[in-house]
Amino acid sequence: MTPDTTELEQIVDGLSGSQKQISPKYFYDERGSQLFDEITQLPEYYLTNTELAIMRDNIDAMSELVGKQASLIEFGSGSSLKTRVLLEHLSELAAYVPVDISREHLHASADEIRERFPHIEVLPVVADFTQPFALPTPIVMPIRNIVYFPGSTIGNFEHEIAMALLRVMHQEAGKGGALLIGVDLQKDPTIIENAYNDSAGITAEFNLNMLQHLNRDYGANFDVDEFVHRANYDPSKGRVVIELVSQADQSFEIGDARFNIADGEAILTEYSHKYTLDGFAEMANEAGFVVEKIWMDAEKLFSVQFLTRK
Ligand code: AVJ
Repeated sequence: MTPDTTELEQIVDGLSGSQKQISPKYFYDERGSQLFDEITQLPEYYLTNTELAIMRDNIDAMSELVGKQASLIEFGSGSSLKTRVLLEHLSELAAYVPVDISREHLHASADEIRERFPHIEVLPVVADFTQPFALPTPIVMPIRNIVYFPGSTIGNFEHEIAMALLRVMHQEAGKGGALLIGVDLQKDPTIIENAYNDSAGITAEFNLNMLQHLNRDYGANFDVDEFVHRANYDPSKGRVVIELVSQADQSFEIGDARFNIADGEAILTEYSHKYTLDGFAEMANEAGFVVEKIWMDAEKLFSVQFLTRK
């Protein structure tokens, strides 16, 4: 892969401020995607299994709320089991529209979906979903659009960007449309911290792999052994802060840019926001949605919410 110049500029830019940071999108090279799959199977990582169980337990009610002949627009490529549960149960779907920035990833998963659901029209859209994008026209006229955003991926974004994203989803849902979204909840901090500090060390490997990815594909020269994984939950901000902490005074280069990093200094690689039901409802309302239904597991670890347009 040849480095994209604007991506390189963004990476350099993120490392040039007083708080060094690299976007979590750089976790997901081939190895990173594989490590994330392993994370979802970890006993400590409650998010994926809990969300999947919520989907399975409430799929009839969800299907009822969605109604017939909807167009399902997934923000993300849609390779998850949760998507399959939905596609299996929604009735007379007009189309399935996965939206993702990675053309390769998108088309590979669209092909898998087509093979498994030959009766559903699959219309993948290559787009950066943080910006409005044009929807394709299905053969069957949709009665309404349902935007699907699983995985609590919304939690990766800081408030202003999360709001912008909700507004894009509101726009893409269109008149009469709705949003089905997975939202992770605030809870006992120990449960949250353990989910990001698993005993098998997979999350650490996932975090450190970002440096290997930049070394391989973006001309960086990080000494990966001189960094360690750190993930702390800040209950006052309701978010996990995931970082790579330098173990020495050292320097590294990316393309033509050179950086110094001090012993103990951290590169921020990800936020994972956790919400209260009220806090999320407030954001939803501000973006033009009303929370119509919330499904949770018995322990209230995670929520799947159905929002309609005001
Ligand atoms: C994919 C953004 C939902 O925040 O839990 C998992 C990513 N990072 N372990 C999350 C992640 C470290 C994950 N999301």
